[in-house]
Amino acid sequence: MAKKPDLDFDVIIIGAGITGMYTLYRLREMGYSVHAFEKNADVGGTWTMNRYPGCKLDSESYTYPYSFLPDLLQEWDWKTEFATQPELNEFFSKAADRMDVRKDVTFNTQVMKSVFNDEENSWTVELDNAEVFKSRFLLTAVGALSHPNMPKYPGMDLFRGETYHTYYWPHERNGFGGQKVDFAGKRVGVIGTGATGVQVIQEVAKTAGELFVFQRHPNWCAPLCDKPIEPERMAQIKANYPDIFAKCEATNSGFQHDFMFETAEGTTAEEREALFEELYNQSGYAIWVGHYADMFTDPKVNGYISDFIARKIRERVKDPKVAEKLIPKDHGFGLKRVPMETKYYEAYNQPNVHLVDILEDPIQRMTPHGIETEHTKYDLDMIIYATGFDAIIGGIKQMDIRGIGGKTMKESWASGPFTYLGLQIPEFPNLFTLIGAHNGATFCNIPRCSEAQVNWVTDLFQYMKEHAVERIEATEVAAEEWTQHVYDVANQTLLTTATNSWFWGEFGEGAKRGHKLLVYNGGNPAYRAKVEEVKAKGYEGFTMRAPAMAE
Ligand code: NA7
Repeated sequence: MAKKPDLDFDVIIIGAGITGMYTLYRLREMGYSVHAFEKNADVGGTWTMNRYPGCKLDSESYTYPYSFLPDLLQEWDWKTEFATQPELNEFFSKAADRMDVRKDVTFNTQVMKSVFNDEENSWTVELDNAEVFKSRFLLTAVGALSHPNMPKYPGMDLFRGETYHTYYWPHERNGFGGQKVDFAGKRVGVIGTGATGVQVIQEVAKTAGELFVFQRHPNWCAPLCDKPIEPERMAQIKANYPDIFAKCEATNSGFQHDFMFETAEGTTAEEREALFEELYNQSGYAIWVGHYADMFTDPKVNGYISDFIARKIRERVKDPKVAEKLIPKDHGFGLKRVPMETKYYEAYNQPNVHLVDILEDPIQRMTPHGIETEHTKYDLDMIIYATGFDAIIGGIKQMDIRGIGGKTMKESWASGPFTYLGLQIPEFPNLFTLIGAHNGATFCNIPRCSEAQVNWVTDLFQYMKEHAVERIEATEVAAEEWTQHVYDVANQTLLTTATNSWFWGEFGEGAKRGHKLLVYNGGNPAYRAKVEEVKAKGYEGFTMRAPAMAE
């Protein structure tokens, strides 16, 4: 019989972004006492941070909101096909009002340590202000891209100009000051050319005196083709939300786009060209996930689309040397996250925009005046770091999480993520990692898969409530099988040929150090089918303990 703990809450949630807020709301509706701790000053995660100019969605706006707030959906008019950060921030802030979640969130507070108490089936959670709380269950909803990467170049703190990381862009709400950042006439350096770098570069290029883009590896980018949503179309969208969400649910990536054909086998070059051309001029990810499914498995088919996009870059960038530098040579199209762009390539035709290839001429140090590469000194007024995130596991790594016998997450994941369904880790009972590593909801149009995930997990909590479950833990065997499945699925694709991407992380020591996949790329329907099967089989792969329940 477990010792009866003195609990502050039934459930503690770490993080009040899109996933955390909904989880809190749903569990509270079920009668759980639940509280969230959030490191930022408000709800919204990604969309309350990342206030850099040009920040917007690559998912169609109307595929992105919560589906379970029908009144808000009917009141809300999306301005453009791809909503901007301020619009999204406002939407999720309003959603928080409707769910009335803020009253159950402590803001500006980081969880530093969480320890499982084996004898009483509870978690002790320590905060950065030294407060301590105890709960039966602990849920992490820390976001996949919420722990920014800052490079470690010598002399970074010597630079006398303005310095920004795109994630921590100045704004009052989160205590980063509120001044508007002005690029007009300034010499600006941007480091990083991922989805964020691309958005910020095309914006800064409009007004900067000189813009120097420090590129390590280029990415394959494709046109976003954004446009305003007229009132008539918005009315149609409002009338069709259930169909829109149902369509996204049925696709592999949770977007409304899905493969038209299983294979390009038997197609002619002319047919492929016509299809690619049509999709290149269509908005959103049709060009990525809307044609031949075997572009992800067959190098020849991947070559067709890569050649097409390379030709587009050569057509759009006037200087052939610059164009070549902007064409990825180390991976095929779509095998890393495809940044969507609006006149990104044309920016390099402007006389004020310069591409610096830092593989060819590496950055040596920052100086009080700018950036020094091996061969050149760049005098700058501003450096913008668009250097990405410690993706997916960054939030978990920052906390000292200890399971049975004090086992740390670092020990458990020494050679890569080890989970059951990306949701639970053996020897870490009563802990759930929402939108975590090896989780089907992470490689997806996040709100769509996040909602499905929260529904599934909270259904499990309903079951546990009904059966008075005090302890739930994934079995070692179930986690081994799931982890193997994650790699088996990935090994059937070309994803393994593009490991320099935030889909992957580095694990292990010395000679054993290597890239391990962080996502599950089996697709949204396959993941949902798997978790539904687990549920239908009485939550197979989990052991549960309740005073009145045989294990
Ligand atoms: P990404 O996609 O991880 O891109 C980070 C970029 O920063 C990428 O071009 C990196 O080059 C570059 N980088 C990282 N560290 C360095 C150092 N030390 N020196 C030079 N360049 C560096 O992050 P994003 O923020 O753009 O996008 C992340 C996701 O957020 C995005 O997919 C959206 O879903 C939202 P590399 O390729 O590693 O050579």
